[in-house]
Amino acid sequence: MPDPAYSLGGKRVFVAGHRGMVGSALMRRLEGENCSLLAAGRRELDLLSQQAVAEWFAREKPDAVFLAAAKVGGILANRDQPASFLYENLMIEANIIHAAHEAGVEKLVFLGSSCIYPKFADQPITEDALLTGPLESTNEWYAVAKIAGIKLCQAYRRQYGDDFISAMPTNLYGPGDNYDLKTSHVLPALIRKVHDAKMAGAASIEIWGTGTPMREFMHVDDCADALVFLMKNYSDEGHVNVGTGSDLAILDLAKLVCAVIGYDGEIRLDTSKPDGTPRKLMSSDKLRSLGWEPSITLEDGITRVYRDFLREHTC
Ligand code: GFB
Repeated sequence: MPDPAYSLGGKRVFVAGHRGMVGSALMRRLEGENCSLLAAGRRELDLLSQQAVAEWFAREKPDAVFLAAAKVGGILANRDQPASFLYENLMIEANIIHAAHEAGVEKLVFLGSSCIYPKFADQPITEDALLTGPLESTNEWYAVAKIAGIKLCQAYRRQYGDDFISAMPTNLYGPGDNYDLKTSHVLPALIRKVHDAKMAGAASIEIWGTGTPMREFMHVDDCADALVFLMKNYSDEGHVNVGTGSDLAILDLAKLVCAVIGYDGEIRLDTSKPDGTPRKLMSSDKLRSLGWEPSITLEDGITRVYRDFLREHTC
């Protein structure tokens, strides 16, 4: 088995998806490491093209790769664009993982998602719950692609001895998030809705579903720190959950966002919209036992992210 201790010192490190929320958090986090950062914008490198990815890897010769590029979105985007979520994520993963193998990349961290687990998995969800039951229907396309990514890393590790590992972050939020109400995840959507209602002096906001689903949230800077930690300290076939270990109901999240933003209107429920998985709290015991802990509380994180939102969206 490869040595789990991997040093980034002096290495060429490629962050695939560096303009996305996770990728840009990784770029910020890696500035503190003594490594050269490689990134390629969409115009420079089409990750859906096997040939372009293979040529880029052969030319740039990265030593380490964070595979943070993906097509992502909230519950409705996942439900309504099944082909895009399945096809684009499969292509991105297959192209990068194979090219990394061919180019002799020393270490690769693949990012999945907590939606890989069965809809009714026991809570908190441990890593071994993977493939033990049916998936949540709204995001099975994305989940199947992400499960394939885990399996690609395992397969290249088994067949070729490549040091490719997988991390499964929980629901993330942070600077650079998507605030488009049709395609976003719940936390940026709530920030957008509550902020707009406050500015307009509106009497209420509307949230989707019953407000009862439970979700776990992590600030993307904590996630980036955990991913760098795993790259340096973990080398095994099994994937690793990356979460905070606590969750809350969507209605309570909405109340928290109202409190942080300073809005006291009514919260109404649009039950014509889907709830999705009833609960997906991941067990983070494995990551904690390796020696990593999150440092940003949800309330602090929302306060920080609202400041970022005001800077990014209201200037
Ligand atoms: O974050 P979200 O879109 O995705 O929704 P999932 C979480 C919960 O919040 C659902 C509710 O129960 C939504 O119905 N919700 C309430 C809202 N108001 C809103 C709103 O205004 N916008 C949104 N988007 N939700 C995604 C998966 O699942 O999680 C992805 O579809 C991925 O594949 C991602 O895994 C992390 O947590 O349900």
